[in-house]
Amino acid sequence: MGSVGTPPKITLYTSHSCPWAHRSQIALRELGLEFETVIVDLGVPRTPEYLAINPRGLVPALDYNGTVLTESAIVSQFLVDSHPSHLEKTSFEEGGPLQRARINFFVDTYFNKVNSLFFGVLKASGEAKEKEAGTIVDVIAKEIEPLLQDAAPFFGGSNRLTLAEVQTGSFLLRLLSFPKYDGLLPKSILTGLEAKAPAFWKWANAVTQEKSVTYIWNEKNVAERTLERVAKLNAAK
Ligand SMILES: N[C@@H](CCC(=O)N[C@@H](CS)C(=O)NCC(=O)O)C(=O)O
Repeated sequence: MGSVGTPPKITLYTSHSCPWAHRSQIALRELGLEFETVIVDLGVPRTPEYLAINPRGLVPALDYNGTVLTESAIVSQFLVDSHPSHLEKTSFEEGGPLQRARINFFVDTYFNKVNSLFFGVLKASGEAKEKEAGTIVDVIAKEIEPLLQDAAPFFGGSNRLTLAEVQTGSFLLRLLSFPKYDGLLPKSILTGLEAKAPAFWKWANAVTQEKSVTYIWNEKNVAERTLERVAKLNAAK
């Protein structure tokens, strides 16, 4: 399903290593929207041309029929609201307000309670890393696990991705794949999640296998860049 009429002209300014920009990639693909991609090199200062598009200098930025939107959560919500689909009900549909509230609560919980701890684990080393990884597992078990009891396999019993997965999928890719790389996340995070948060484990594994989540994902490249970033931050301490 999508909105009727002329398809929108969309350009996405993105970087394939950015989890926030990745949200827009998932939304666009799930909605079946055609779009042009402009890769912004985050390794160099933003050009004046890009700063005219997004004065904050961040990716993503979405040009939708000549209007620019920024901030990934807002971009996804705008796309979902403009193109009613399986991703989320409209506020006017039966059950829509409640589904939207539940998705908002889930995403808010994931980012405020879980994702806010992520960088701390990446930066830690030795025993502290294990300990902080254990805290992430415990927080997921306490805060996220109860919200996924009816996942089938996706949020709220949906058999297709919803906006909940659009907003979290790129972060789940990192959570589940970084333990493969020495120095990023300890392997205990995976065994801990499987044992203590089985609904989350099943859900996250299903999400990270979806084509719309993985089509721009270059695990090795992102892991290597993240290792470099962490090493730089720790050297600057
Ligand atoms: N709150 C922003 C965060 C976007 C963001 O942090 N993007 C990073 C890349 S992941 C960026 O553009 N950084 C600019 C830079 O590294 O100079 C959003 O959700 O869109």
